[in-house]
Amino acid sequence: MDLFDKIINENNKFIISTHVNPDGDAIGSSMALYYYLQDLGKEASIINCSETSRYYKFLDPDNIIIKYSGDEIKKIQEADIIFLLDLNDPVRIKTMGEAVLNSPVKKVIIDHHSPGESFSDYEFASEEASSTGEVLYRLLSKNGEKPLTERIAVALYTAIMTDTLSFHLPKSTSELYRIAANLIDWGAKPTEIYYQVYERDDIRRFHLLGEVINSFTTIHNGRVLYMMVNQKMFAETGTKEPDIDNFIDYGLKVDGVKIVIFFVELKDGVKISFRSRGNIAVNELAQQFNGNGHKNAAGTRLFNTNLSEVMPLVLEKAKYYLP
Ligand SMILES: [Mn+2]
Repeated sequence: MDLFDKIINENNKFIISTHVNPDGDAIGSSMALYYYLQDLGKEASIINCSETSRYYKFLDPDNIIIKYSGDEIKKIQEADIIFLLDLNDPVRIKTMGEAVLNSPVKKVIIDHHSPGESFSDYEFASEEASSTGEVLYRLLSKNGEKPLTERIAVALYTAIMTDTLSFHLPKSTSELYRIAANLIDWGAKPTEIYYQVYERDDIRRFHLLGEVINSFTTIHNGRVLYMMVNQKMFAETGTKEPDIDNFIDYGLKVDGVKIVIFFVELKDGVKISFRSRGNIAVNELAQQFNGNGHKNAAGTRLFNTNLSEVMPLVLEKAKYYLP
């Protein structure tokens, strides 16, 4: 028996948790693992430090995901195993981090990010994988040999679809399409899942997107594009900071653009997100402003500053990262 099966067979009480502001991969993977454990007659709970966003609520029709309030510490300490999905750093579970780290419960990471500082007992992670959903697919289905139930297939398909932006990001290999095909055979419906995630958006978000797109400006010979949103735009459209999710990706759709920088005015500072194409390491650019991230996607939050102060500094530095 492999290690993963051993962990599940030899234990009975499981907690599943994932990172702050969970995305489709985080919620999809969590629900898939929850259903898998439930089908085996195990006791399982999902406890997250954030609310589930409206786009992924369809994966949790019975509202089993618990939002961490502090009262769940006992439950966390009495479990046999805590699964931490789609994360490599306890900082990413925010307020829950302390309860988890201080608990004697064995910690199991399932992830596809580059490994952080080790804080777990077991780790099932692959940097080559497109998503945590893909890593979990391999564990639960034994690389496709064992069919999964429909609700698990739906959850894993959603995880993989959202983390690959509908199967177009670089890790969308032919093997990944074969995985998707299996999940479809087992009951995932691509049209329905796409509708649930991408076609039920709030109109206010489009009004805000219009404002943000209007701010698109290119510099450094059209190779750097920056965009911005300020508190006035949020107020006028009735939106909040989480509503800008994915807006930055529109910047990379402009021909010739290599680096995109998104400035977000916060009440107490500025949030900056970076995206890049190919070999340009925007995490190094972000590091110059106290940030971090991956080569092609990074970010930072700066306090006690404002847009007019920070924008020229960042835009000037950006040119040194162009090829
Ligand atoms: Mn992910």
